[in-house]
Amino acid sequence: MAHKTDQSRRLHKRAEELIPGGVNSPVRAFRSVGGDPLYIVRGEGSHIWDADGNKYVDYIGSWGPLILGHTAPAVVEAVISAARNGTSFGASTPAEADLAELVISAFPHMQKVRFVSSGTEATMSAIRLARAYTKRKYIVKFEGCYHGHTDALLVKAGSGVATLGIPGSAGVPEEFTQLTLALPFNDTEALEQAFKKFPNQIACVIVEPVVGNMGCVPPGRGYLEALRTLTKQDKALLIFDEVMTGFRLGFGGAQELYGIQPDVTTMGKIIGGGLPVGGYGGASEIMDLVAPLGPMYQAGTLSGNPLAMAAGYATLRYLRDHKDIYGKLDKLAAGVVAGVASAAKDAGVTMCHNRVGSMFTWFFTPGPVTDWTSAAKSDSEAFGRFFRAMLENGVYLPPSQFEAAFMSAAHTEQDVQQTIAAAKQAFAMAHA
Ligand code: KE4
Repeated sequence: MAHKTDQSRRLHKRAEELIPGGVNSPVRAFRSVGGDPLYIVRGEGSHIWDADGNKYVDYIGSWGPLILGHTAPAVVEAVISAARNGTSFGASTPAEADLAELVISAFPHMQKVRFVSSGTEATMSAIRLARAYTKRKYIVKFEGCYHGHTDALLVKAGSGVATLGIPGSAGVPEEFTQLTLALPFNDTEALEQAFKKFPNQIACVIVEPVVGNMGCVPPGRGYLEALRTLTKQDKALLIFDEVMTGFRLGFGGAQELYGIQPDVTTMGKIIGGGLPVGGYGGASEIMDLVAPLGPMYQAGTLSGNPLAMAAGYATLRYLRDHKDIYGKLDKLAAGVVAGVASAAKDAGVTMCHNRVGSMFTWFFTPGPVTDWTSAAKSDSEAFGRFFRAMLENGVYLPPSQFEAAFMSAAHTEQDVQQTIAAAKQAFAMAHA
């Protein structure tokens, strides 16, 4: 029986009159999965409720920030008490250094961090910083990795390997992408070729150390080590975009998990605890180029906003003091991923999966999924049917085959069992 979405549909109709596509971020429009985008009115722990009163186990967690779950008391209290003293001053506040100290403590290579208001701002600034530091123009990114919507990174791969990028969006002039190389992920040779073709001209290589934006795709054995070696040899900066993986895969993020130290780390999501925060950090030798100390300009009205600092600090302090969370998250996520995978197998549904800690994706393809080319072979239609059927059974997955799902510390074994049961139903419906 289809669950009621009348209120969401009504709200979406109104929003579509006022906001492009009715949404403030494209993926929320459910375009790749079909059905009515849901209007969420409340979250608590591992659950969210939509405008029609439907309750869901939430595997989006605001696309990663809510590792403690919705309305975590420590976070809510911190925001309320900060708000009582004012919401923004456009001046420095003690809270900024408090959060900076906590962030820097997680990343051995980092001596200074600059806070901004989104992951996009963080990566945009980090690219500018790398160019300022190296006085070089070219940058390297990888197909299937997403680093926010700054022009230089909205780039599709050129025709051959190590060819310059082509615009990935309307409004991005090709001149803007002529300095960006988009290479295949998990392909060391492609990067070697790029450095051979552009020796001492590449300012940085930016990578999601565990990719979330083509669905979850981990680095192959030795891949991150190779990125580190090749960038060091050519004196290009290695930027780990840990907007998604930072404080998600462990308190020290992917760089702690894989034992690789980048030159710059970009962050977002969890460091804001659900409020708008981004950040980029590195050694003082690099960071001291940032204005007002150095010539690389970057600014922001709400950078270091007191409420966002409070939410981020409460979240990171909790994670620092309860690191056992990561073991629990890993175990619970392993259970749900394996349970759904075996339900698919029993139902004769073609599926593979990738998981690193509490981020994971079920791909509707035989797999393995190791890069964009293999991810793109997934059957998005089948994923859409799965997504909608899971929604009917009270499970809210990311509305795209090419996104990672997230577990929070608030998820329970009961949520896992409900999810597996919902998947069994979904696969049975698919064969109905
Ligand atoms: P924001 O500007 O959305 O805060 O961050 C951009 C960004 C940068 N780097 C990585 C690795 C990211 O995953 C993101 C944003 N992630 C998407 C989800 N895949 C945000 C969700 C959305 O676009 O609505």
